Amino acid sequence: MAKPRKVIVTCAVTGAIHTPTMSPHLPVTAAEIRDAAIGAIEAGAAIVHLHARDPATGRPSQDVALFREFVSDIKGQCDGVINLTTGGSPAMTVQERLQPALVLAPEVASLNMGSMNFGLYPMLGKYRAFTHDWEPAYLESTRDLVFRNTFKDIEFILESCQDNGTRFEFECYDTSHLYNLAHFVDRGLIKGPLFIQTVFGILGGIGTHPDDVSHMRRTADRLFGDEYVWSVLGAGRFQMPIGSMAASMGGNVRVGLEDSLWDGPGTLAESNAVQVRRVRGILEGLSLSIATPDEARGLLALKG
Ligand code: KMH
Ligand code: ZN
Repeated sequence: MAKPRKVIVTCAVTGAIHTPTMSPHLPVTAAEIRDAAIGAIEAGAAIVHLHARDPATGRPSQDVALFREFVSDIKGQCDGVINLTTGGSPAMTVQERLQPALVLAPEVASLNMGSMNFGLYPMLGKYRAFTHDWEPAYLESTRDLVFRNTFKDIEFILESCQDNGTRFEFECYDTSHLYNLAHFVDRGLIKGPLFIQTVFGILGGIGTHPDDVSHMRRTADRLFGDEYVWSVLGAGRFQMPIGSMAASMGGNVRVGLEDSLWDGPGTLAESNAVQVRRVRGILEGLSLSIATPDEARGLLALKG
């Protein structure tokens, strides 16, 4: 009998999109991020994707000292795979965004595979009960926001990290980003197995229709064959629908308060662990089991 497939659950703990005014459960301080990450791993996440925030303002920060505080605690207290952002926030320079991954050399870092407009309107969704009263000025600021990830930027991150053994979560928000990734593979700057995080529901990227999910999957299959591990994240209220769809198509799933503040219509998720347990229930309902951190390390060829 074939070995059952193990699904890698990633939990993105706090991110840069949401603000602490939107949910009292969004982790802000190093201790909150640490506890949320450990809680997510205990609930079944194999990987935690981490950003930091300035504890005084709650704003995203790429200050290495802030990352160092929670990274060493998480490593000391559990065996989850640590994945540090190089995306930071779209308002930061790529040099600034790179610093935590460059200095702390995690097993995984994110790498965003193309420049794009970065709007948040789809996260408002169609159904009021599943939305949030985003501050108008904040929403307005995203109308003029470009998330810059030029070929030079991507190359800069790859080259800077090449001696530290970090492998990447390739964030692909649209079909063109898969082609950009294929270009770097062709040039020999990236080697498989690729961990591809296809992102659905950011305005400026691909949408959240099942056809969008199938299209990204089919394109990645054609470009990368067996050389990739596919994961999905759905923004806002699309988190669980996209995750369920992809899981039943052979994918892995990312959840966490970075991507959605919700645990159902009108109900804020009280923790990251709540969302991990929610997706775990869905996966187990599909007769799938979750990968342990070590199983994820094996599947993604991480340095451990
Ligand atoms: N916030 C997500 C849509 C990164 O950190 O590099 C994408 C993300 C980017 O996680
Ligand atoms: Zn992130």
